[in-house]
Amino acid sequence: MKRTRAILAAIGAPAIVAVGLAVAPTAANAAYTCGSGQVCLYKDINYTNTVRVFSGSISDFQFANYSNGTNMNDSVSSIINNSGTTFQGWYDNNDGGIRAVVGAGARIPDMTKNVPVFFGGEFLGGQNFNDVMSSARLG
Ligand SMILES: [Ca+2]
Repeated sequence: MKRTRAILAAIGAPAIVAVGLAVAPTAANAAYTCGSGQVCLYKDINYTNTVRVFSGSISDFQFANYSNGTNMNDSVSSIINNSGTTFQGWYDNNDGGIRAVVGAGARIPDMTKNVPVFFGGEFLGGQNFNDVMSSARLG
């Protein structure tokens, strides 16, 4: 009997751990609600997964992280701009290459399509700008 109880206890403990793990990712993946005045860059479309609340400028996303610590380079997939300033994000580091623009108060739920893109002063239309952004600034 003693031996049987010990085996059941050993089986029971991992089961409880598994339940805990099943719940934790749900909470971790809960979408961040972008606050008033904030600019929020999300790793996935529809404002999901981890987020970076953006201010000022970042010259190279290779050296910038989201709130969960993962690197931002070539990964932004949706943006909310609740600020009063235009957001600009570039294909290359140091404000290089083609540029996506998210106006003051605008948002882009899915950067695989219809992202206003410019090269210099030339408007290139609505484009796929998913998972490519490497530098950005407000203004
Ligand atoms: Ca992404």
